[in-house]
Amino acid sequence: MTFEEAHELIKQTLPEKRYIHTLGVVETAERMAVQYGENVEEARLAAMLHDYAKYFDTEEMRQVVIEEGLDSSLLEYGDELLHAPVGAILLARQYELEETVLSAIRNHTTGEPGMSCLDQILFVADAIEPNRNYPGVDRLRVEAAHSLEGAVVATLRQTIEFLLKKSVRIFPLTIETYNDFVNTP
Ligand code: DGI
Ligand code: FE
Ligand code: FE
Repeated sequence: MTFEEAHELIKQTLPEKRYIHTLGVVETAERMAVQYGENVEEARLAAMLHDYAKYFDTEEMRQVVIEEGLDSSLLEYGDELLHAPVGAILLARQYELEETVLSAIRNHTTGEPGMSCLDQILFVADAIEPNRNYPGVDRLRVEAAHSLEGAVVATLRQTIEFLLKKSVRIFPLTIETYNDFVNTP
């Protein structure tokens, strides 16, 4: 799938606000890929597609988790977690995409221990793109300009604090990723 094909698909699939967020993630992931020596085309493509399934029907996404044999605990932590792994599966069914790109899409909400440089770039770019506006986002932007792994940890800390304040369950993979990256020298 080319970037322009992905662009067309996303423009047709997402509502305007989410489309604008997506363009911000593309721009940010591209800049970070240049800075951190990652494949720019793959970063742009993964960013364009990352929220493909964001507004898909929840019941249908839960069905995909079951029929594809994904970790069934995904069904017990709030529906926000579904769009990343389910989006990767639905895209892989319909289009030809590199596993590196699919991996970044699959991991973009929770991260994953040992995630690749491309995964990390999408994970952080999603949190700091220019349209994001929450307390602490500027600190994340500064960190992302200095250290990719430092920015992954800071993004996870911000996510976990947000989830604690909302009193919702934290998916174990989010915590496992945090532990993995905190231990990375
Ligand atoms: O899709 P975006 O809004 O651009 O960003 P995202 O894919 O990072 O999704 C963020 C949402 O996911 C936000 O509502 C918090 C939720 N989330 C992230 N990690 C966890 C989580 N929800 C639960 N219950 N547990 C998690 O560990
Ligand atoms: Fe997302
Ligand atoms: Fe996003």
